[in-house]
Amino acid sequence: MKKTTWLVATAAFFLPHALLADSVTRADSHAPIGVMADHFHKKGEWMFSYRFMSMAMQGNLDGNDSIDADTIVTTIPNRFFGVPGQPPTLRVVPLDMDMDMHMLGMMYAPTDKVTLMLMGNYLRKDMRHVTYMGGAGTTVLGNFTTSTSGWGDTTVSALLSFHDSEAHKWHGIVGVSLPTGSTDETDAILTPMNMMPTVRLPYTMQLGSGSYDPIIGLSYSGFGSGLGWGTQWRSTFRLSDNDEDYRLGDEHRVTGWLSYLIADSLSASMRVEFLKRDNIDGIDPNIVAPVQTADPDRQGANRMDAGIGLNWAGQGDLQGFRVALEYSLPLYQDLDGPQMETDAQLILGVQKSF
Ligand SMILES: [Cu+2]
Repeated sequence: MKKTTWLVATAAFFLPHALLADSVTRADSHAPIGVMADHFHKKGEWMFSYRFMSMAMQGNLDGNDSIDADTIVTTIPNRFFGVPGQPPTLRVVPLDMDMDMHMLGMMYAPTDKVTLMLMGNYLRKDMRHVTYMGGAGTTVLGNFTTSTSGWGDTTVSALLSFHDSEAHKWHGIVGVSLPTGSTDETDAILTPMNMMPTVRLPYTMQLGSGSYDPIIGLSYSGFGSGLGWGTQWRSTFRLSDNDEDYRLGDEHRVTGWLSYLIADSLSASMRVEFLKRDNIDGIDPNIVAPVQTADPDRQGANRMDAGIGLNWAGQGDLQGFRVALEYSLPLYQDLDGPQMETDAQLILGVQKSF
């Protein structure tokens, strides 16, 4: 063989091993930042994380078709019709919504097989609406915005490692979501009768589920030379009614990702995620309004998102320090509508382990 061929063959053999050496932290050893509970830690290790997530919703879908506000208020029945003062069709339509979330996380591994995880979040939601005048027609009365902010639900979980080799890592996720988020937030609304009462806000604007919800999942990560991949399933089950006499729908997420290691410290990723969310079971007797968000049967969703991301992992003196971001857009949405349509999502995260 020629000398250059030998050089290339030797480099091809040793390069992957250099990338996996102990002194190096592969940026892609964590999944894209939008995936929670994606990795476990070595015995005695701690990790603290902060994520900022911003999500925008705009416009409405019924199934997977766009539906405008005029059509909603003339054709979609109001489930509260018959209650005094309630019109036959919906008369208030949400136009857009912004949600910002600050997520604080802590991980600790008492053994190589078990990593414990605690995650809390502080939320802010703003929803802008249009109100139509009276009981029929398409005369607009005005706009109003409702806002809520506060702590959301807190999750406590254990990640149980089944398999841990250089190339393949498998773990199970078992946890519970604790009802630390409020379910009785109020704000002023503009009614079709041109009044501005302060009422309990619809489900979408509340901050928590109000119930203890088990979380179960399974996570896999694979590593080759210069490439990483993985998949995760995670479900949240709502098994009991909250104090307001309802339970949110179960949520199931399945995601898969592929990452390319640009350098040890930097990786780029592509990811898809499927979300299935069921409708609400039961009804809060204090939520009565001619608006889709007040209807427990207009909350279910099937959605597929695609995202691109970057992971950066510190080396040397900065070992254990990470920064990552991910931006995603929905590719497909099928909603029990009319329901607001997800527009885009951005997550920025900082992590430090020691
Ligand atoms: Cu961690």
